[in-house]
Amino acid sequence: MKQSTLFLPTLREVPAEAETASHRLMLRAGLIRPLAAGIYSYLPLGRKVLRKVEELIRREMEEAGAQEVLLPAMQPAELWRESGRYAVYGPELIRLTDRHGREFALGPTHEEVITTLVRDEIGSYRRLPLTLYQIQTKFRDERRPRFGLLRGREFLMKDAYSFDTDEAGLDLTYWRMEEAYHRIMKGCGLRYRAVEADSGSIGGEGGTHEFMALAAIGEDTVISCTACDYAANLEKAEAAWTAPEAPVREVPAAERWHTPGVRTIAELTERLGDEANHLLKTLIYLADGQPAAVVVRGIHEVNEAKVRAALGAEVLELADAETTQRVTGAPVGFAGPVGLQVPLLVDREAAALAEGITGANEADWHLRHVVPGRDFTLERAGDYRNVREDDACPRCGGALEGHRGIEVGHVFKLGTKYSAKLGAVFTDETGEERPMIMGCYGIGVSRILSAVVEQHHDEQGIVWPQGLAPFDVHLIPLAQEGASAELASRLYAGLRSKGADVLLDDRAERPGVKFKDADLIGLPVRIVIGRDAAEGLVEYKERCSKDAVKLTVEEAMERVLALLAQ
Ligand code: 9G3
Repeated sequence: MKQSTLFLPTLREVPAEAETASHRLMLRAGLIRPLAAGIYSYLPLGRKVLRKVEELIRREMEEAGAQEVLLPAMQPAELWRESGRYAVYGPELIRLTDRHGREFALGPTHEEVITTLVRDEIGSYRRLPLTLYQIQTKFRDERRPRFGLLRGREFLMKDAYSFDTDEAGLDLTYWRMEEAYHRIMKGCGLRYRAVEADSGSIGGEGGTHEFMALAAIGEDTVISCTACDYAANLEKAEAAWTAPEAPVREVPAAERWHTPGVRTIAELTERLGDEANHLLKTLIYLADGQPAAVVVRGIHEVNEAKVRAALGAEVLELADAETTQRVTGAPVGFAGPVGLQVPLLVDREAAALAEGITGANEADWHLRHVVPGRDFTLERAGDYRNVREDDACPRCGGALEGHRGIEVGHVFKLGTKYSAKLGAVFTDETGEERPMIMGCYGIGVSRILSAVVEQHHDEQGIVWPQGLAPFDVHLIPLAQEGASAELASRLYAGLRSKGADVLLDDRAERPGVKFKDADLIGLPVRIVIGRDAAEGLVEYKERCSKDAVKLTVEEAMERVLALLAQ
């Protein structure tokens, strides 16, 4: 490809709206351009990289026995009503009405579409197991799209769905998919961790794992053990904990305590001094719109994924001030578990306290000498808190540590959550009808571009892993004609005849400009043809190293082909 004709609008200056290295570089290197918040156009270089990720994924899906389909983005609202999800998703689900007034959703995911498709076409156990996948645009109206392709409102996802006759079949399919995901992560050159994850609103009956690309700007937190291979998304991670001996001493009855103007935990903690250890924090949530209260110790944070899973909700959100006022009778900061008429989830460590201090559900009042189990129910006690880095590993007791991660893959065991609801049943060997056992498997294809650039760049620009680079070689003649131009076109033809994808910088630019652009777009190999062309020598340099060597054309060709054969 000749760079003089390539649509590659590189930028010198850093775009102001870009907050992360990958977002800045993908704009400066002419890979993407914003159309609207969270909505991007892929320019030729970005499209080429995206296609390489897609092809890698297709190879591994093929290997895992999955068959490619392409499903519509426009999904009839009836499907989402049948699955019970239409009402629980809020503004994130983009809805539209067609010219006949019929309601549609723009697909954020495709469980409903694929399950009804398979329901209508497959009836016998003989046609199972079946795994179908697509690489397709998803629409989710994120409240705060950001970081370029990392959190977009229109993005490319590979989503696969498997249908088995029993749990054993699902386990095998799930394992094959996990293996495929490990190969995809490695093929993309990503440093990643596969972690136990929360099945979230998708509510699978079985396990679920996330593939986290390690990056400081990642929105997720991976908790891993320094001593064993335990690793989990913070949403799921547990802390080692054993219930303490039941307390012996009698605790006086709970009593009201005037705390005017103490609005926050921090202020209360200050007022309490060392009593803060007995502080019980109560937060009000809406689970699919229904209020619920969560109680954790003052030193802990509520883990909303664990609360959502325990309540079986699709959507969980913190109640706003006026809902909290309505539910508790008091402003935020004075909420407490005693006397609340909503489901009460009490973290097991709060439940184990001999006595605690809580809001009195009355403005400017708290309660002290509150005894969990005596003054409020513990029937829904459980693990509802975020692990802290100073907790011990639940597997081996070792020290835990946290890393930021970007979720680039997520595999779920769905069980019969969708097949039962949507009637995707099969006739088994005995002629009995049973719901198919499903799994679903996502990869953020466009998000991978951001994760790769986030992990593979330096001050000068992107450093593409060899398998994903938009071109294999950057050929840079320093003169427009004469020996160097002639040698460049010979090398260009030679490399292309051997199957290398070559970008020839034939622009009438100064060498410095050409080198800066080459470093910015980050192709794996740069071959400069300058003064030594007369002796048939070129300068060969790999983007990931700083040394350049003088080689004959043949040697340079051999180096390139060896690199491509890796
Ligand atoms: C929605 C909206 C956003 C959503 C969902 C539904 C996430 C939703 C979870 C999944 C689970 C898996 C198949 C591929 C892998 C991920 N955000 N999820 O279901 F209506 Cl607006 O998408 N789906």
